[in-house]
Amino acid sequence: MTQDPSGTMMFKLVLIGDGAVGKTSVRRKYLGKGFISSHIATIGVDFAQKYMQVDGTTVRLVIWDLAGQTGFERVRRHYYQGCSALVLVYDITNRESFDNMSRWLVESFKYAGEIPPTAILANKVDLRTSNDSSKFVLPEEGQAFAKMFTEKLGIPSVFFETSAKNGENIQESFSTLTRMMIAEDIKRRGKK
Ligand code: G3D
Ligand code: MG
Repeated sequence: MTQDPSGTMMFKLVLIGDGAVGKTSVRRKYLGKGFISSHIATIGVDFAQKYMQVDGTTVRLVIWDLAGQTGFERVRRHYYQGCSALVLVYDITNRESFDNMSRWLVESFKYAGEIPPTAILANKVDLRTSNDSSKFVLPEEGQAFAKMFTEKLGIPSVFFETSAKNGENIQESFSTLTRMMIAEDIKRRGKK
């Protein structure tokens, strides 16, 4: 956490997960129409911000999103550096994207040096109504992953099934994650 010139708490969030799981769509749905987005072409990153009120406190969230799946080492380092939260997204219709979650966490640890509070989003839940749903990743599986993550590694995490298409649980995910970041910040400052 840093503070902007007006003293508002500012948090950096990074979106991670396989390609096409809906990271950019989740961010767009959360921010709504007319949000301000900037692009840093040299490192292939988009970022956008939103002011958010939680429990009477205003915070500024800066949400980073990798444009394309760029692999450059120096890009990765810059992307993760100083982040206060991870938004790890998988697609319930794509089991491989669920299986790859731990790889993303390993990468985050490698570059950020630690894993911050994490929201695990099981996206595209609107597609579960189709007849073909037996292959889809079940909510219990995502929940179990989040529970293991928190219990084994001691990292605060939250799990939601979301839809960037109809907006299901998008606001809730970011509100919960923001509360977790604030709590983590208070805890860390208490330790200093
Ligand atoms: P990424 O940023 O993780 O690579 P995108 O993923 O946000 O670009 O989304 C990839 C595709 O999935 C897009 O479709 C997008 O519309 C779709 N998508 C994202 N979220 C959802 C969701 O919750 N439900 C459904 N049904 N589709 C979703 P296209 O066709 O544009 O490639
Ligand atoms: Mg994207």
